[in-house]
Amino acid sequence: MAYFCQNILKIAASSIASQSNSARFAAYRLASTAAPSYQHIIVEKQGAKTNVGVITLNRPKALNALCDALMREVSTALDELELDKDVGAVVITGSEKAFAAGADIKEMVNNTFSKVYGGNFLNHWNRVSQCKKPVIAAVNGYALGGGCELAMMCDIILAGENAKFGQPEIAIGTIPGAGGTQRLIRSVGKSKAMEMCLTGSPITAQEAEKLGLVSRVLPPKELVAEAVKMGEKIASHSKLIVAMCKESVSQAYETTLQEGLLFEKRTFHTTFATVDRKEGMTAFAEKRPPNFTDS
Ligand code: CO8
Repeated sequence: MAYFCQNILKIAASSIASQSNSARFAAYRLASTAAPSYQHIIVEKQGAKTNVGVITLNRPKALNALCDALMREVSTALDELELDKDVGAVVITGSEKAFAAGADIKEMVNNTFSKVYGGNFLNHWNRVSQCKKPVIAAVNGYALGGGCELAMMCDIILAGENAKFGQPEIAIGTIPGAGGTQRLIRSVGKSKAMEMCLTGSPITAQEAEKLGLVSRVLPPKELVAEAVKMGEKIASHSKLIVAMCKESVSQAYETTLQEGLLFEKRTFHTTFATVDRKEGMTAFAEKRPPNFTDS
């Protein structure tokens, strides 16, 4: 409640100016000190009725790598947007270059099996998939590793023509840990999911559309405005029925997923018991090819 109700809203002119459809949208950013302050994301309400929450991942220097703090901010923002009675849908987006280039490798590089297993490392990421309100991913540029997984946690993915989706974890000695091995196969089928997870090679937005991973491909500059437009359409319906409809579609999609996710999480944690995981991430941080020893 405190989030939007007690606060003065102000027009975020810079954000509006960057949208091709700017005249149609009003964008508001929180201006009060009582609002949560964010370091790695920008949270706005957009749309003619300001009823679409927009979370913009904003760590440009690291291509929006999903550090722990960023994902905690996303969780907080979703908590608040979920409580906001005006908001009928949420858009998660990044920059034109990167939706997100994965979990933050530099943050993970010195983790150990006992630490990640004992602390249930990054378990809070699943907040996105548990949001009661519809969440639309608007993906421009790289959606790799955890970035691709974050997009897949959303209900609908819209892609810019320049988007690239991939699960490159294998190249740094680990495996997807936030749903990549489980959700991808449900969208693109076993053969393509295996190819993506085992080679680490990304697919283009156009391939992703053909495979059913994304519902539409759009010019990069129109992407966010189109996602907000879709959010407005959803928000125009009964919020209660929308929640029920979302829950019902998710049921069909998620049956048996939970067991798969637990299995995946434990296996992901286990890669931190290997030498090759340490070597792969160290090599990335040191900008050199990895020297894997199969140990
Ligand atoms: N983590 C940390 N930093 C990153 C990451 C990342 N994932 N991606 C890019 N960066 C940083 C780079 O290190 C670089 O920083 P600096 O300027 O300080 O050297 C900066 O962002 C720009 O990157 P590049 O110079 O590499 O930019 P390029 O345009 O040359 O290349 C790429 C772009 C191809 C995206 C390249 O950056 C890349 O390959 N990134 C890594 C992609 C990757 O491997 N992602 C998977 C990470 S592992 C993961 O996501 C596991 C998820 C598990 C979730 C578990 C939940 C329980």
